[in-house]
Amino acid sequence: MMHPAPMIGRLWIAGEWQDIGSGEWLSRSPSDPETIIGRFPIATPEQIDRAIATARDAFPSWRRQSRILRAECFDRLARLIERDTDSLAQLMAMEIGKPLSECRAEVIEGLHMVQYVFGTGREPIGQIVASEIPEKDAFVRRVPKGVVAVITPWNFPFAVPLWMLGPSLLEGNTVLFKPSESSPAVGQRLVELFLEAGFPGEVLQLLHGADAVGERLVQSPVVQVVLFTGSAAVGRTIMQQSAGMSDRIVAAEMGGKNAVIIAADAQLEMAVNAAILSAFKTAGQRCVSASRLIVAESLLARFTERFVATADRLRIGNPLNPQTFYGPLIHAAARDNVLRYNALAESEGAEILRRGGPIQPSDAPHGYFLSPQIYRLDSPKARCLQEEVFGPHVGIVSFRELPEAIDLANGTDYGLSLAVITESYRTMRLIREECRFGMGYVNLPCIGAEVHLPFGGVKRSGNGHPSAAGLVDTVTHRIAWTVNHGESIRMAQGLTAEV
Ligand code: UN1
Repeated sequence: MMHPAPMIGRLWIAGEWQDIGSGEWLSRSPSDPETIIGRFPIATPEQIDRAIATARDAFPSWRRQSRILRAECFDRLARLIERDTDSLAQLMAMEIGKPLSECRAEVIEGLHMVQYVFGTGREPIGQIVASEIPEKDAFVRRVPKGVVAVITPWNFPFAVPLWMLGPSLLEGNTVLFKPSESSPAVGQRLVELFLEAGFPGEVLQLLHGADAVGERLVQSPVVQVVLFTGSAAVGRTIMQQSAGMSDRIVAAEMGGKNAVIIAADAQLEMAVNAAILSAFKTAGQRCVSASRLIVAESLLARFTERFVATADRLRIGNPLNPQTFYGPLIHAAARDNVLRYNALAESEGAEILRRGGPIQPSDAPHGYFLSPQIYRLDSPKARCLQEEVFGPHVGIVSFRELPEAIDLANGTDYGLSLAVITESYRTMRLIREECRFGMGYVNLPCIGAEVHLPFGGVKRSGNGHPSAAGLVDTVTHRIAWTVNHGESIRMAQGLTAEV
């Protein structure tokens, strides 16, 4: 299906749409760069400052609104997402090149987050706790932080923003949302749905643009919380820029060098399928994608043969074609970056088992497509086995005893997602206890998290659980509230109250 007329990109600031910024850029389809998805204005510094001031000023009334009424906006949003699932998936497939079925799954993931948020609307927002003094009542109550900046990546342009916008707005914060410059159309559609669902126009601002827009948001002391998903380099910059702001919280999720461990007792077919899904789904462009397979030596030959043969058969092509397993890389720079890592692996001594490179599928000859690169390399410190690649590029490393596999899995600066394929309870338990990761999977690929589970990593992969369940503690703080019902003052710790 052809894409309809290009979208008119607009900023949503201070309760109105603005279609002029400091310039504009075109969002193009990565499967056919001639196809223009839309034209988007770049927010000017003045527009950004106005958005920040609006978010600050809108906070008190949004915070005072009944939490249940805020939650009900999410109920309406859920129905709008259900109504528009197909068109959202279509737009996403066109704009970022993910196969349509994956885009549908992502819209559903976003819907699940919205349903989850609606469902938590009537849950308790605090606790009654005991006091040392019988006449004292003590309470803990969660209150919103204030203004939250949400800076999100292109690869999950619908679900990941919803992971962050959902709890932030439910709890009573106001939000400045900057979608990736590679997925502005999906970001804008999402904001349109929020407005249609009845969220007050000032509680959410949409700012298009690249790093400079994000930087201005991060530099503002009005912004109390920065929720970021993206590269380790940008995440670190945000943390550095936030260092002097004592009540600023940064929750960042910053990719991984994820691994699938294939134990000696693994079922071969399950191991091959899990490895293919982990490494090549979304063309390896998930932060949870695997780029390392840690394989028991006794299975190595049989596994490798079947893995390479299966990778050979993967259908790469037009994301709108239902047969497509994976689509293009997001842009030429991303494709070239993967090609550099492919070459690097070879120069670092890898044995190339399947050479990846640019291809021109017949159903989309002009996109940024790459075939899978698979190699074997037993130098775990090689850069290609240490750095995030974000593409269809995977290295196989072998091990003899399980402790070696654990050392290999732990032997990078990242710690996001990990899978183990095994039939053994002991193996599974040892991996869980000894490996450092945020999300672990047994007899599954290391992708495909569900929204009600915490999502996030350790080490260079980030701090806390910036996404999905777990975010509540980031976008609220807990106040302690203590009330004395006695006739006179009595203090804790036996402190004298004589004056
Ligand atoms: C990402 O990898 O960038 O767990 C997000 C998954 C998805 C989210 C991925 N639910 O694969």
